Amino acid sequence: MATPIRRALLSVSDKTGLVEFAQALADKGVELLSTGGTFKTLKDAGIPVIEVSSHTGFPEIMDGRVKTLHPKIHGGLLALRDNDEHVAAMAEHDIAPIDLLAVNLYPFESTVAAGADFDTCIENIDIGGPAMIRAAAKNWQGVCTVVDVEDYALVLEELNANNGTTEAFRKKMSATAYARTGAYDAAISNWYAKQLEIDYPKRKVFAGELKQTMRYGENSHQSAAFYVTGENRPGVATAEQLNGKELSYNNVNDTDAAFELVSEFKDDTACVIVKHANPCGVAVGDNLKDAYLRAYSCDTESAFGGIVAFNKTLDGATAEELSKIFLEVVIAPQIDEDALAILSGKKNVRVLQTGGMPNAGDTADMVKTMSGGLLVQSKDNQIFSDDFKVVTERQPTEAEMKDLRFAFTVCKHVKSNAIIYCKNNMTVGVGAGQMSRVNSCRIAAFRAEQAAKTAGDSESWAKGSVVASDAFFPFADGLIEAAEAGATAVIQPGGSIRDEEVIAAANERGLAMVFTGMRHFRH
Ligand code: 93A
Repeated sequence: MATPIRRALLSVSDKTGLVEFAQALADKGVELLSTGGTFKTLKDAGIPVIEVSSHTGFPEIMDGRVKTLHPKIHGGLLALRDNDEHVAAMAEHDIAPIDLLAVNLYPFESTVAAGADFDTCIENIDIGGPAMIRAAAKNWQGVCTVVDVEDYALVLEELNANNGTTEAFRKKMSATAYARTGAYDAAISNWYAKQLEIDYPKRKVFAGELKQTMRYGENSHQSAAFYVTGENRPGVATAEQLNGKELSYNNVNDTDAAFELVSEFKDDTACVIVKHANPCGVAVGDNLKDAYLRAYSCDTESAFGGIVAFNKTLDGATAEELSKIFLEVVIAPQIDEDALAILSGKKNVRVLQTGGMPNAGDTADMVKTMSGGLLVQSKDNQIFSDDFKVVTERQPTEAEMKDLRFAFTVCKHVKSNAIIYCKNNMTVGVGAGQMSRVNSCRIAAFRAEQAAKTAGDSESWAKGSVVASDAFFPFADGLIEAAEAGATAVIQPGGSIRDEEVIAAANERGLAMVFTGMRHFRH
């Protein structure tokens, strides 16, 4: 049986859809109560409404910090309608039941995202709103709680269909309400921890705001959704989509990997092509088209259906090249008009514009679920510096050193065991996600041969390349594979008990090798 709504309290920061919703409620004979700003909007629209302060007989005080924190409000929300004692208390204290609460909170998340100062963020922490939401949602037996502008239509549908709200509906709205207060407090807690640089395990609240429900997850039998944490960091979470179908789970995952990697090359014009969360081509170029064509040439096979990320404005000439193959996603800080016109001709390619590049050195949380737990760590935000050691008799040449830097930067973004061959600021062979390092070396060498074949070159692209390894070579075998494939210089963290063996193998073959002392596992 549906419970009718006699009285509703509306207190909203985001006034979108408010007047229409309130009018529809008023038309159904619902008495409306509202806080200052909401009251004014409704009154100006000619909708009959009572100000909360006249309902409680207590003014809004302290710049609005205390508006609804009053027993007449909380009693009206919390009283069990079928409990004699509660009913008697309502009568004794002149408390009127409130059957519907519509609140949206002070915009804390967007205030933080806009880069507001500490005091402004603090002022945007809503206290009365969450208190009312939690009270109303607890009392699902009598109260319907609405926390999202998008849900006004649902409520009106429910009222039209049932002349009131059903128990099932109120319970569902309560669950949504607690998701909102939970996410809101998590956002506050995470922001606060960041201000004070509090590290794990004290900062351990992970939640976000729902951005998108996906049709399915990694596979069609899995459900999925995308939550945004409101951090002010350009990327797939904040991008504007200018073209194409809705993003899928795998699109988001791969696009993030691609954009994070391309953000490493902030002094250059770069392109990254990703498949299955690993780069299959990365290059720096004279211009964007050049960077793309070089990245593409590394592995034209894998690039099919790939994600392409750029760190500079996407132009028409580059878009023309992109449109020649099937791609899932293209992401760039800006997309110019010519590029958009070209890509718009391809209905399915998702085009994302982020408005800027993230800083690769920023800190962030990495979260993985375990059975029964969350495994968290800070992001691998280390940027390769000049803090390395040449361990071989031969020093790397200037050209080799340039490629070694490039290769080590790429290998940070490749699943372990990662081996990357690079030449002239582009990858020529990527070995990713192998259980043995030597196999990664072989796969990367194979890829370099394939790249040469595709280009019509007789000599493997590994010849004269440099090689990066995300972790030390536990044996000399991987390095020997790389030398035999034609690599002339190596970059790796070092630190194996067999380092001497590996160094000796490099010296015997005339290779130059540098140790970074920094490992880049990625799983
Ligand atoms: O400052 S508060 O934490 N103190 C309160 O007592 C209170 N009651 C409602 N903020 C409070 N609210 C919030 O005011 C609501 O959650 C809503 O976001 C906003 C609506 O204010 P107005 O109607 O004046 O625009």
